[in-house]
Amino acid sequence: MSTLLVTGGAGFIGSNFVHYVLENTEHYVIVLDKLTYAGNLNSLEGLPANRFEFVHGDITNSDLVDNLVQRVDAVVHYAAESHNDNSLVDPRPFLDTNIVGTYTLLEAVRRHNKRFHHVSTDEVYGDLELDDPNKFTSTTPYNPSSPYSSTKAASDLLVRAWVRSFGVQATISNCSNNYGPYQHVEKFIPRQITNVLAGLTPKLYGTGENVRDWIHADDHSSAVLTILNNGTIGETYLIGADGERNNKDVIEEILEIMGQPRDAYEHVIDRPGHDLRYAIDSSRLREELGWTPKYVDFHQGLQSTVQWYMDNEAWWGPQKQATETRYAEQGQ
Ligand code: NAD
Ligand code: TDX
Repeated sequence: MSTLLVTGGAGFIGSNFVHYVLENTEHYVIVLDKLTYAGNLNSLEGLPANRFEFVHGDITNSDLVDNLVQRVDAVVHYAAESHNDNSLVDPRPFLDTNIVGTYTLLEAVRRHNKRFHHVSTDEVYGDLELDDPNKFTSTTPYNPSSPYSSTKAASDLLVRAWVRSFGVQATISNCSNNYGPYQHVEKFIPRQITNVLAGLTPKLYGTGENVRDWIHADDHSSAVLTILNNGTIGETYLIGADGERNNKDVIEEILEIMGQPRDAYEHVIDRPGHDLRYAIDSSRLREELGWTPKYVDFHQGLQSTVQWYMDNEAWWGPQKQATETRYAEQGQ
């Protein structure tokens, strides 16, 4: 049994990871989270009190981070400003949390010689043409498009530099688009599901030809745990479940699952700089570390996600109006 510090554990993927770890391992978990608009303590309800504690705070607070890092065996770093659209309106919090926050954690694990796993995104690699036969691998050159993805790329490079220059015991993972329970309603899939539930029209950016490579959050969690246990220090692992789909197909699939006409959505103004396609080659993680995803049927995963939002309006309801007001200001 060991103790993990999970940053951003009240967010979408972090909270799924905390649930996964407490259900599938003996670890003790400390969550450090600032509870920004994206953090939600209700996502951590029902966890065993004897194996879990929550600390409200900022990863850029070096004294707080130092104290917590001393208490744990490893840090799993999820905390971030995570939404591309927000980064186009106000990039500053992205620089503070994603870059300075990661730097603050790296300095603490360096001082105390603790294992560090950095959770990152496939967006650092930029985008692919629709007909490109290649997928992203760990040697694809970095080419981020948005303020969000450029700050994640910067944080990855900091981790690599701290490994090489200071011998920090770190691994990095770059994962594709996640879906599942506890995802904020600003993101594509929950936004469309909750639009239907709230009587609003689902919104597709531009033509909807953009392709995302979907993975269920539980599969992301099992991959991170696998890398934490068996990954090689200094290495980067790409996480993906071969779930490529264009946005138009996904919105139509959601409408069909929810008993609506497949064309009951509207096209809205496109995202500036909108990445066309992401696709992950996860063969290294599968072949070297023996990881395999469990959710191979996207339709089934989407059905259970729709059901989760239908059953949990008390969780998402309070976020919905403010999110749609923000989008309306951007014409989206
Ligand atoms: P999210 O926005 O749902 O959650 C982020 C969490 O971090 C929130 O709980 C928030 O309160 C917390 N946080 C933000 N700033 C903080 C700070 N300064 N100090 C402490 N806590 C802070 O994000 P998510 O979608 O769960 O993403 C989690 C991580 O996974 C991010 O690093 C993101 O880049 C990465 N990632 C996300 C996806 C995806 O599809 N969502 C895919 C690949 C990688
Ligand atoms: O209302 C919408 N309509 C729409 O067509 C929204 C919110 C999005 N979209 C499109 C934009 C993207 O092509 O759907 C796709 C997915 O959008 P997001 O959910 O905003 O995700 P994306 O920008 O792809 O980034 C996500 O995956 C990588 C996460 O938000 C990032 O944190 C992660 O790094």
